[in-house]
Amino acid sequence: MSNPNITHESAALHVSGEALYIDDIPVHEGLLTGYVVSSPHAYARIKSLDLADARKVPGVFAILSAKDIPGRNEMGPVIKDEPCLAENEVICIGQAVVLIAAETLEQCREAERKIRIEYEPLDPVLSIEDAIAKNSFLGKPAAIERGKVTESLKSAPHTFRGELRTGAQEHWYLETQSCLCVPGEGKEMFVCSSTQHPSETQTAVAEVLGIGKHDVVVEVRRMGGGFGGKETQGNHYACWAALLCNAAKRPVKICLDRDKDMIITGKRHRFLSKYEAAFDGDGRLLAVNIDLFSDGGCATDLSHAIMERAMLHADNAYFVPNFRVVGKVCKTNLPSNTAFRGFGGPQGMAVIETIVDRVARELHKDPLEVRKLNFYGTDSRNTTHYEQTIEHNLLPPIHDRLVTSSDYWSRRKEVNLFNAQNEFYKKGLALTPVKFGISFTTTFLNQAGALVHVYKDGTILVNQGGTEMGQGQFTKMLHVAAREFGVTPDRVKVNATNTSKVPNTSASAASATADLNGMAVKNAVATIKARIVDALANHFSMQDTGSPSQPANIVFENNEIFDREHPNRRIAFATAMDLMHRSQVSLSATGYYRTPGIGWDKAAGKGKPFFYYAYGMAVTEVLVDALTGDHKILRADILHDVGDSLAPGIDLGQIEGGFVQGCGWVTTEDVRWDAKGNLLSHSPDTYKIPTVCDIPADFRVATIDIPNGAETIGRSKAVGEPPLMLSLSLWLAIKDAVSAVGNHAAEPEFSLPATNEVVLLAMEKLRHGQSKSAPKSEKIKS
Ligand code: LUZ
Ligand code: MOS
Repeated sequence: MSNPNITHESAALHVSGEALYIDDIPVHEGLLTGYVVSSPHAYARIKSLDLADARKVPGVFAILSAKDIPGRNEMGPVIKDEPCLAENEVICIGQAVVLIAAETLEQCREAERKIRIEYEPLDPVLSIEDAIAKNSFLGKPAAIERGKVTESLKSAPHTFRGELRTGAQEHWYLETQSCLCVPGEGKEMFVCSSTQHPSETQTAVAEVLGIGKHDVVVEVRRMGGGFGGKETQGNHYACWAALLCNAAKRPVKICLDRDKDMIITGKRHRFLSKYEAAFDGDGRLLAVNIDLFSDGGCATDLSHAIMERAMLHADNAYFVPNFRVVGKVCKTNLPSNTAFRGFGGPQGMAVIETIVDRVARELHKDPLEVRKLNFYGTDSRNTTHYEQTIEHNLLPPIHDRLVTSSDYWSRRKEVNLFNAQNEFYKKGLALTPVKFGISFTTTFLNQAGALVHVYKDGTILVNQGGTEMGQGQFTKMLHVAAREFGVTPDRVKVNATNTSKVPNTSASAASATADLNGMAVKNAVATIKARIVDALANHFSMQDTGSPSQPANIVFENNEIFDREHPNRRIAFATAMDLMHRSQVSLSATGYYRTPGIGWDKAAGKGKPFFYYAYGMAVTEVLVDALTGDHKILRADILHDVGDSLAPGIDLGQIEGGFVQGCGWVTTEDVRWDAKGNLLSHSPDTYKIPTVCDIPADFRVATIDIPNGAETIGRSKAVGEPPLMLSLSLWLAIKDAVSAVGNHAAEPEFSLPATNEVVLLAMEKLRHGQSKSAPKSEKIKS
C-alpha cells in the first residue's frame, strides 16, 4: 500500500484560499463580463429578435445572436442536436438566445432589458409520461437480454410487478460553470474553462468559431467540483465566452451565479422504471424484466451512454439467469440532462435493489438473506446478463467482513425490538452492495496520454490528460511519477491540464481518470528511464575496473540511481539529470495507454465492456420520525474496495463524499418544475443537499485493501463513482422503517428521493391498509 499520509497536493492552497479557480485568475487589461440571455419558455417559436437598442447601452462591446456565429451553430458530444444559440425556436427554459459582453454585469443587465424578443409559445412536453404518450423519444430503444424471460415469468412460483420513480439531482459543484477566454494573435484563442473534458471543449470552441483546433488552447488547473456536470456542459460557457471574446477582441469571463447555473444546466436523469420479477420460494431470482424510461431533456447529450450504463447495472451484484432490460430516452422540453456521478448506474441499481427488497418482504425473510442468496458467485453463477464473466469477485469477502464488523444480526434484533415498543419512531436497517463496472462503455474512449519532462535540476513536470476537480487526480499522478522515478514527491509537480501539451484526451469521467492517465504517466516515465539506464550503465562502467553495469541492474530509489550489483556505483538523481543533459540524452517523453482486452457490442448487448469491477457494501441504520417523516442516520458502516490504493486518504474522502452525496439524492434532493417547465428548486432555500449535520454521527468507513486482480496502475481501483451507490442502503433503511409501520406485511409505496412527504404518505397508507391493493404493486398472476 502506498503511504497512508499522502495529502492532497492543493490542500494548503484550498484552505488558505490561494488555489485559483476561474473567477480568481488575474486579468489586468480590458476584461469584459459575459452574460447569457436565456429563454423564458419551455417551447416556443422565435418570431422576432431586435437588438438595436441594446447595442446602444454604454459599456457594451458585443451582442450576439445565432446569425453572428462565424462557425457552426451546432453542439453536442455525440449527436450535434444542440444549437449554441437558439435560432428559430427555443426548446427549454434557460436555453441561450443572446450573448452580451460589457464592462460590468450591470451594463449587461441593462442591455438585456433593451432586447426585444417576440415568442409564440408552443405546447411543451414536461414529463416522462407525457413524452411516452406523445411518442417523444431521443434515438432508438436499447435492449440487453439473456435467457427465457417471458417463459420464466409465466412458470415461476412467485412473481410481482411494479413501478419505481427515481428523481433528478442537481450537481451543486461549489464552483459554478465558468470560463475565461483571452484572445491571442490571429485566430488564437486561449480558454481557461471549468471543464472535465478540455479536448471536447477545445473542439466545441473551434467549431463555433470556425477555426482549427490548433488555434485553440484549453487549460484547466482545477475545478471546484464537477460530478459529471462539467463532462459536457462546460462546453457551452466556453463557446459563449469564446464567441464574445472573438467579437470584442478583449478577454471575456462568464461565471454563472448559482440560480442561473441551476436553472440552465442539466441534472441527473430522472427515471420511470417498470419491472416484473420471478423468484422461487427461497428468494432466488429466476427472471426480471425491466423497462427503463429516462428524461433526457431537450437534446441527446450523453443520455444514451447513461441509459446504457443504467442497463448494464440493472443487475447490480445479483445473478439473474433470465434477464431483459430495455431502455428508452424520453425527449422533453427541459434542459438537456447529463452525466452525474454514477452515470445511470444508481438509477439501474435502485430498480434491482427494490426487487430484492420486495422479494424479502413477500417471503417474510430478512433482505440480507435474499441478497446473499442472489449475489454473483465465484465459480458458477458469475456471468452478467451481457455475458461478461466476473473475475476476482469480492462480494463474498466484503459481505462476510461487513456483516461481522457492523454487527448486523444483533442490530436487526434490536431494531425489531425497538419497533415493537415504539409507535411514533421507527428504526430501519439495510445492507446494500455495489458492483460497478470500470471503463467507458464507449470502448475507444479508454485511452490516455501524458507528457513528462525532467529538468536538469532533477525536478519533474508531469502533463497528463486528466483534470483535477478536487478528487485528487493530480495527487495520484504526482505519486505515480515519484514512485516510478524513485524520488520524493517534492521533486514532482503536475501541470495544469492543457490541450497543447496532451492532445485528444477523453473526459475525466467514468471513474477511470487515474487508471488511464496513471498508466500513460508510467509509460512516459518508463521511456525516459530506459534512456537514462542505458546512458548511466555506460557511465558507471567507466568509473572503475569492475564488470560493466547491466541496464537491468540499475535502480531508481530514494532520490538516487545505483547499480544493484555494484552498490558503490551510485549517483544522486539531480546530479544524474545534469549529467544526462551533458550526455545529450532527451529527458522528455510522451506516454500513452489504452485499456487492453475490452470490447462491447452495443447492438447485440453482449461483450466485455468493463476492465474490472469495483465493489463495496454499506450497512445503514436510521431512525424515522413517524409523525414528520424526518429521518436521522444513526450509524453507517462501509467496506469498500479500492484495490491497492494510490492515495488512501484521498480514496477515503471519495468514499465518504460519494456516500453522502448519494444520501442527498435518495432523501432530500427534490428537483421540481412547475406546469410551465420553470425549475422551482433553483437555489439552496428550496433544494436541500446534505449538510454537516446529515453526515452519519457514527460513520465507520474502511477499505478492503485487496490488490486489483486486473493489471491497473499500482493494482489500484477506481473510486470516484462507485461509493455514491452505497447510499441505496440509506434509502432502503428508511423503507425498512416505513415498512415496520405495517409490521412488514405489506409493500410500502415508495419512490426516490424518500422525502419526508414520501415517507409520511407511505406510512399513512400502511396504517390504513391501502398499500396491498395499490395499483403499483399488483401481482402478475393475481
Ligand atoms: N462517460 C462516458 C461516463 O462517456 N461513458 C461512460 O461510460 C461513463 N461512465 C461513467 C461516467 N461517465
Ligand atoms: Mo462522470 S458522471 O463525469 O464520470
